[in-house]
This record gives sequence, C-alpha cells and structure tokens, in this order.
Amino acid sequence: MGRIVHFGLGNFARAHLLDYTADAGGWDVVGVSLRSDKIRDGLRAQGFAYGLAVQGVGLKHIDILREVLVAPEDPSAVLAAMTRADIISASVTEKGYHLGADGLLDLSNSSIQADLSGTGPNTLIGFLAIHLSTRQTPLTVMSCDNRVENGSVLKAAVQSFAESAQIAINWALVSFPNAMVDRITPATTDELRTKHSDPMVVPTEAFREWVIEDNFKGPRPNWPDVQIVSDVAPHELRKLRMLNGAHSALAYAGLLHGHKFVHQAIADPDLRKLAVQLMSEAGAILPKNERVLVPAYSQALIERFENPELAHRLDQIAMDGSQKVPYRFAQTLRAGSAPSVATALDAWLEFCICETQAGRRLNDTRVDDIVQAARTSSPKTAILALINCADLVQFISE
Ligand code: CS2
Repeated sequence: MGRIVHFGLGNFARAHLLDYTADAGGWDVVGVSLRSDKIRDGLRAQGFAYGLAVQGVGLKHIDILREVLVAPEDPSAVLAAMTRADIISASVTEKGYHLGADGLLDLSNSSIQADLSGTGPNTLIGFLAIHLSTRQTPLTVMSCDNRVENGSVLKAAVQSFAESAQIAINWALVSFPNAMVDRITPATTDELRTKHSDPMVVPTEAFREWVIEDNFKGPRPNWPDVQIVSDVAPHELRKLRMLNGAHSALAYAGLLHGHKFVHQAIADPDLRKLAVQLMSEAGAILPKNERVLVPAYSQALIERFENPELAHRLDQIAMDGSQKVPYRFAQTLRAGSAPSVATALDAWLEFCICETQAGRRLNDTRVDDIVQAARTSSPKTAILALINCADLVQFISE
C-alpha cells in the first residue's frame, strides 16, 4: 500500500487528489492541517470517510483517509508521518507558500521566521525542509495549488529555507513535479449537509483535470485520466489565465454588480462578454499548440460557469486577490493589448476601494496594505498603491 501525506485538507483536496487516489486503489492518505482542528474533528467523528457530492453524477463515498494530524498540536507527529510517505502533496492555497513579490520565499514572513528560529515547524516549507534533511529514500513532493510552475516554486522556497537555516538536503532523492489541477469545488452549504446527512460532504462538479510533469521519484498511484507529460507549462497557462482569470474577473465585476454566484454573473450579458473576451485575449498569447484548443476550451468553461447547481460563491473566488491577480492577469496584460483583462484588473481595484469604504474587511493576506492603499486621498495614488499590493508595478510600468 502506497502512502500520500497531504498538507491542506480543504474541499479542493478532498474533491481532487483524494478522489483520483481513491479511484486508483492501493494507496491511502494521511492529512495534515496546518492550523485548525476543525476538519480533523469533523472527519474523525465519521471515521475519516466522507461523501463527495458530484454534481449530476451522485454521491461518492471516499474512504482512503486514514488520519488527520493537526500540526500545532504535535509537529513531531507530522514529521514522523512524513517519513512513511512515498509522496508528500499540498493544497495550502497561494498564501500558504509565503512568497514575496519576486516569487521567492519571503524570509521576513513571521511564520517563516518562527520556523527558522527552530520552533515548530508551522509552515509547509519548514516541514518539508526539516523532513528532507533526514530523508534517506526517494520522495516526490507535489504541489496541487494554482500557481505558475507550482513544483519549481515550491522547490525554490524549500531550498531558500534550507540555505537560511543551514540545513543540508540530498536533493538527488527528491523531485517536485509541476502540475495543473482543475476541479471547481465550492464551499459546502448547510443544505447539502442536511441532504446527505454528512457534515463533511464536499460538493464538486463532474469535470476534473490533472496534468502532472513526468518527474516522480519512487512510486505513484495509477491515477485514472491523469496526463503525465514532459512539460506542464502550456496546460497550466491555459487553465490559470483562462479559467482562473475569468473567475476573478467574474468575481470582482460580479460582486460590484450585486451578484452572489458565478452562474448569476455569467448570465449577466455585460459580464459574460467580459469573461468571453478575457479568455480570448488570454488564449491569444498561449503557446501555439494550445491556441487551437482555445475556442472549445472557452465554450466548455462558460458551460461550467453556468452550472447553477454548483452555487459557487463569488466572494470565495474574490478572496486573496493580492495573491491571485498577478498570475491570472499580469502576463496577458504584459503581452500587449488586452482591454478585457485591464477591465478585470480595474474591477479588482474598485472592489478593494468599495469594500474598504463600506467598512468591510477584505479577506486577503495583505489586507492592511490594501486598506491603507484604498484610503489614500487621491484616487490615482490609491490605484497605484493597490497595484503595488499585488506586486503588479513591474508589469504595468514595462
Ligand atoms: C477559483 C479556483 O477560488 C478561486 O480562486 O478560481 O478555486 C477554481 O475554482 C479552481 O482553480 C478550479 O480548478
């Protein structure tokens, strides 16, 4: 039996990695929550099994999770579990990597500083560096987060931590494949919990996609329908700029128009036009082989967004804009004329200003900087300061 230790057991991991791995058979998963005990407590009460409510297909019983460890309760138990893993994976969202403007590990971040000082560890990066310093068997470390070159970025962050902490790692034993992950997975509602008599049920769409770089050390599950390729870049650029880019555009413009869900925003003629054009602008600068896929992919995305049963909340997508906007919009803007992407960026800026003026606290790791920027007296200065919060200055000024 192979073993995956997975950091970050939110709905996405339970709908994607765990679903694929359950289908593969022969592997189990130990989860790690880096902060709260909520998911562990909920899952433990039901023997770590849960229902995956696959829209249009039905309820799937997922029963490959053996245990969930809560890192702050006992970091040494997490490190012990990591020694038994063939694969260590993570879906800790963009902010869980603690990267700075340059895409490198932010060594001044307080959580990273705490790990460097030898307490904990309490971050994914700290756990990986410390584990790898004693690892003697091959290991694949797999990022399942939305980020360009997610595996390479994770490796660079761990390297930077190890250098700073003066930890020696045998890099020949470990690989960090890049991957593109896709499955729209909204937050669970009370209605769904009641319907399935399962407090930990996860709603998801029928569509799922996973493309992983052929760069494994040691065994891997025989995941069905997963593409193992030599270069993930074209797939990930298509998905991050078209799906996630359109998602963010719909979220900010949609919330400003008074919508609550993705299916409502995509039914609004102005916003639909914005999303369609944004996808076409993003698609036009994709690598050549991907460009032929753009019209069909764009149409398929619209249909996924139209799905009313998913009830995907726009505010869920809107959170952490400072982390998401750069990789979703910046390269398309940089490549030349992209008026719809520019409109989407404006929508983010306006959203930040409106929310701040209305006294609502933004759900963003850089909320304090954003609030300060949004309150600047002249609108022009406010906008420049906000662009700075998403580290977009380099793209806008070039
Ligand atoms: C969304 C993503 O919340 C967001 O930012 O754009 O979670 C999106 O649903 C997934 O990447 C789809 O694979």
